[in-house]
Amino acid sequence: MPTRRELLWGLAGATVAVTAGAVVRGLREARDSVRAARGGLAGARPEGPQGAVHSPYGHGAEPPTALGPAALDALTIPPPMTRGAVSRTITITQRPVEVAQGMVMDGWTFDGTIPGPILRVTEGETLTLTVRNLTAHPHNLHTHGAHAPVQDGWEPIPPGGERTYEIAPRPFGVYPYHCDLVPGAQHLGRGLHGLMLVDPPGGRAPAAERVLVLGGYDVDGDGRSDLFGWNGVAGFFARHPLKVRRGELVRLYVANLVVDEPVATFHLHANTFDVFRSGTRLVADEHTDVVALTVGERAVLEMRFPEPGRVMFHPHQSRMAEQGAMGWIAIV
Ligand SMILES: [Cu+2]
Repeated sequence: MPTRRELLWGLAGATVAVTAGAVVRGLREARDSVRAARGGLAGARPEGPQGAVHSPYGHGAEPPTALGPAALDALTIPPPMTRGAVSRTITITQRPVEVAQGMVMDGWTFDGTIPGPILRVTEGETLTLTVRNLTAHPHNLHTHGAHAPVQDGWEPIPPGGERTYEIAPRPFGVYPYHCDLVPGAQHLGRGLHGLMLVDPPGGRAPAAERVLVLGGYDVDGDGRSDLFGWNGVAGFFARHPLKVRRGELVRLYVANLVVDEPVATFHLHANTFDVFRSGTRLVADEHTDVVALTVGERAVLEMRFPEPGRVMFHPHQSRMAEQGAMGWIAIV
């Protein structure tokens, strides 16, 4: 009988261009195999694909080789702050998403990506979201923050349906948006989540801004995350570091959207940072090198790197770091 690790990594040979049906069959087979092995996946992978011992720096998952260094830029580098009303259409689709090399999740997505697009609007301005559900299941798009109750987005949008929400999100800060239907482990966990930045009317100081949304990916369909990653891909920032310049102000918008763990932390090596919890005030709440975020919680982190080099970032939860959520920041 194969080991649990062999069962999990048995998916590693799958190609990206598999059909949705093949993905679902593969996931069912993987799930059944795992059940047959009478064990969960937690802690089952001290080694990487094909039995190769992973690096001493915690690279437990490799990103898809087809993804180059800029592949996640749209999900990592926020659009610039804008004045005025913002209007956009978001489409919900079901599609296979390769969350690590050869590891394909049967995803539900906002606009085809996990997480969904970065939304950005200034406090006091109107954000109009038209949401189209092109899947065979009901979904919705619920935004956090203060807004009119009738625009909260909790009602199901039926398959083929469309809803338009008009909100003026307040106060300024960082807010998740996500599908709010049950079970949340599926609707949110399979990819229907993203981040909304609401800028203060006076803006924030100029900085190199990056968004980091922590997700958990249930590849075998057993309801528990097998891999973890920032901005949708396990191991991506271990292979392709975030790049910033020495001395410049760096602002990270960090959110935890792992639904099946009570808490995740963001820990930075070789530096400390100001923490603005939820980004709703302009005075730092604390100065530290590790910040705890429960499910749905987020923070703005600000720092400068005085020396060139590479520094690590990861959740201090070993399982998450070792299964895909370890990354680097390269200071040039
Ligand atoms: Cu949903």
